[in-house]
Amino acid sequence: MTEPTIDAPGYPAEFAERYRAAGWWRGETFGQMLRDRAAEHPERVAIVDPAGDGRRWTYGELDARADRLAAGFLGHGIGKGDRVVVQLPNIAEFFEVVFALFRIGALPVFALPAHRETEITHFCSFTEAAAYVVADVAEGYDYRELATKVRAEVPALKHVFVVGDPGEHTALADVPTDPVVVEDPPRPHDLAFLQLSGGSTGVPKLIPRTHDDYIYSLWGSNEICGVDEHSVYLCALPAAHNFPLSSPGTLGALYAGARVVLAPRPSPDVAFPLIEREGVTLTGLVPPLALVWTEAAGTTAHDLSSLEVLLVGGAKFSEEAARRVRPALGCTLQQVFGMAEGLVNYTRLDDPEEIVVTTQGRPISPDDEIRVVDDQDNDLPVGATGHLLTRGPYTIRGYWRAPEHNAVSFTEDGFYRTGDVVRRTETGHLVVEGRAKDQINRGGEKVAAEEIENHILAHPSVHDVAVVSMPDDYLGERTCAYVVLREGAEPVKSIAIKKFVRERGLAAFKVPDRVEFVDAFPQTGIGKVSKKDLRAAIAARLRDTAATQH
Ligand code: AMP
Ligand code: DBH
Repeated sequence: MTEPTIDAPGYPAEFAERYRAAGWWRGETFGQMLRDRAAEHPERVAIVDPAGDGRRWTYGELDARADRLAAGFLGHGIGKGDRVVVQLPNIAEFFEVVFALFRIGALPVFALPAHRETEITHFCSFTEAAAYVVADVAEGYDYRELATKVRAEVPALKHVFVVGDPGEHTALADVPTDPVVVEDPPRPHDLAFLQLSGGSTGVPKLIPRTHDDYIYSLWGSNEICGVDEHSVYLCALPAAHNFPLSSPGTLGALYAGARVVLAPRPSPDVAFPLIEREGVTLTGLVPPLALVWTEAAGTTAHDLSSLEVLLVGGAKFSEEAARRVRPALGCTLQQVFGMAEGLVNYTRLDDPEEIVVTTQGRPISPDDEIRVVDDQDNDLPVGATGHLLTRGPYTIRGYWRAPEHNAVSFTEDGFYRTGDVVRRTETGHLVVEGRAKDQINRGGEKVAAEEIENHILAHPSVHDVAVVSMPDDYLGERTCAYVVLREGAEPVKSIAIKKFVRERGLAAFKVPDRVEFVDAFPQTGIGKVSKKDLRAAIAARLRDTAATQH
């Protein structure tokens, strides 16, 4: 018997009972949570959106807006269990939309602003989405045109709602109506939304999260990161990403009755003035941005003294860079090693400096089960490096509509195979040592090798391709595509391969940074492409180039 969830394995009943009895699952829903906060302190500011003349929405206002939009969505035939692809920049409407959907039990599908036609078409068709929500133009890109293309490819997509000038679509501003009583609101153990996985397969997989499990990850994070009603969280990363959404993120801040400040971009010239003006107390960054911030802090004229905590995660933060955070920014560093599938680890605010700079933290929950295993799934002792498997009160038991993939990504007893290679210290902290999954981590932006390989293989001159990571000082890793051309094919330049990938309508961060042409791939003992050798080859090549340049 499992808890009823739609289209994905749920938590087995005995686990659900345990998580409830332990108090991890509080029986709350997102819709009710906002209602409660708005009742407690309607006049307190919830969201600061500095775009245009600046907007400050109180809890009362956000609650009322969510109600009106929820009623409007229902009026448009969108209801419980329906999927709605949400692709919005860091603007206040992001919260209006997702809370409206939460209230009626429709499931936001969290796309990133960087996604393009290929990804969005997949999300809309795979989830059989009822609607797609975009902004008119953001960062110079016209999402209405993207929506037009997606609609042509996914005729079942009924609605496109646009924040701002709708063009040929429907203005989101025209949707809200007088609030109605929602007849069949979602229950705490129901799905709340579908989050995206960075993945390692041909197409991104969808992660089904429930109200109960995600809300636990929020308040659990709040306790660890010291978030309370006095906190001010700056959302500098794309709001839909799991890290700024939940670790503790904007939703954690709203759960605590705190204030969320939205940064349209994460660069110091945008973020530092906001920190000063709004008295920001904590924020989260990926390692490359943390480096930029520590550099910029040295010369900034802005007062950053309100900043108490900087969370850094999404990719491995080097010890050297980690040591610079406190001296440069005058705040406490918390490393965070998390995944949209669930498990989140933090260094603690009172951990000794050595642990904070050399580990990626320990799990939120005493009920997070951690296994570090060898290739045969045998448990390894503390201190040994191996594959990280995990199970717990906010880690999924399976991806959405992916039974075949679930059979390999989860053990029979429900542990998620993270694909991360880690070591556990005596103190229970985890150190990320590498990765077994076929993925490139470009400074926190995950690229599934297979996905890019499939696109490059479609090029008429390409016979075979292998995409691997290459070391990079700034991003940690970049992508390198090794290509074998067809015999007798016209010679192709690497720029043409990059252009080809871009023109297939993919997020820019997925375009390979470098393309290398070879006659054949190195092979493993049993004749598979040896990506290990390819990674070593490109790393050596980069070292040689660097050496001749110095
Ligand atoms: P995703 O499954 O797309 O949510 O990405 C989660 C993955 O990001 C993890 O499984 C890790 O591979 C990587 N990751 C996240 N945070 C860290 C970190 N602090 N250090 C190293 N890798 C990280
Ligand atoms: O990389 C991630 O996916 C991630 C990093 C930090 C995450 O999902 C999180 C914290 O919750």
